[in-house]
Amino acid sequence: MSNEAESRVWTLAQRPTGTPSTECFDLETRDIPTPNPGEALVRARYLSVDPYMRGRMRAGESYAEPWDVGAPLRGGVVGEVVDPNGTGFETGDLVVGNLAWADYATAPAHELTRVAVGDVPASTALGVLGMPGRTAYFGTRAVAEPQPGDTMVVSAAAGAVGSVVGQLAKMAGARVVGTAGSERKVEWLHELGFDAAINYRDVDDYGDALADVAPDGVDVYFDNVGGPLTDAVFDHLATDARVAVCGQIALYNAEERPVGPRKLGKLIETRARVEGFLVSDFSARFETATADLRRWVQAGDLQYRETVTDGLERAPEAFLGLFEGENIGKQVVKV
Ligand code: NAP
Ligand code: FER
Repeated sequence: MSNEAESRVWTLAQRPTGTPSTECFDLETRDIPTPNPGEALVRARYLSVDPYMRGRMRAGESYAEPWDVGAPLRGGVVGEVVDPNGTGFETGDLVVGNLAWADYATAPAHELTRVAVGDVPASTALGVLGMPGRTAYFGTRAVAEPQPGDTMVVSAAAGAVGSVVGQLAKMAGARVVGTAGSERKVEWLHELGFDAAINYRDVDDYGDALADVAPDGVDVYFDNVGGPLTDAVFDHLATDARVAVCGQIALYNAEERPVGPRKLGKLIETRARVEGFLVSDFSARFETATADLRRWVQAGDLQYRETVTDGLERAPEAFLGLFEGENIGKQVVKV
């Protein structure tokens, strides 16, 4: 930063049509904000870019409230309290909250959570110990519920959510198959203990590839992706299969909802159940989830990776990379 009294802040320049580009984002320089009573001032260290933010770029109702054109972009940020402003935080406390994509931002103290300083890097509060980790935790244990002996498929398996889902499903005794978009990701999935991994970009036919690794069908499908990959998994659902719909990133940039042929007929034949969920549905149990995830990470039972993009100025690039599969594990931006 050139001037200590100023703060760079990313705003939404325009709403995208289809796949967003860097033109949709503006980096402005503003004065460092002054916290109102009840608010603390935080200097950002890491910010999170997440697929759901594509929903926030679009006007209209969704679970993700739209960002306003011209207004700062917001999301998960880990930072350091620089002005507690009487809120009870100490200067230097590490906190996580939903803050502007900026060098400095204010937030109501009750929306900030202390990040434990210890043997796990603070950035994990945005990944394995943050929203994506909790999504994996509840999506696996409360929605998908893999059982010993089940064959479970996880899409976007080398991502922030998927990599944790696969490991939790292994802990539950399932046979786990991951799909991901590169050889490097497939190798990592093997290191994580996945029983099989498919590079979906490198197969002629998704269905044939699934039939090879799940000859008796798919008992549980954890869907992060949607689209043609999901159609192929539906073709291979086993009797009484369960599908947890977590995300549909393959469709987030589509201007129109795709219409058929989808594979719902398969649900009749298999009596499968499909259930969507939002991580926020489980907010009453977040503390338990985070404590379990932290314990497993500390014990070495749960591995994670982060793709760190350096510099606040590269935040849009890091965000857009999610849609190209450029991240392995959780994508964060180091401010
Ligand atoms: P992530 O998996 O770390 O990153 C996104 C990944 O999606 C990319 O790395 C890419 O990996 C894959 N991808 C992108 N475009 C694709 C396409 N067209 N077809 C197939 N794969 C594609 O992201 P995340 O934060 O863990 O989120 C994963 C999913 O969970 C997203 O759909 C997200 O919206 C959802 N989610 C849901 C909740 C909830 O509460 N329901 C909460 C958090 C996240 P490849 O190299 O494998 O293509
Ligand atoms: C939340 C619920 C859902 C949230 C994020 C999501 C940041 C993500 C959903 C998705 O990626 O589809 O409360 O908080």
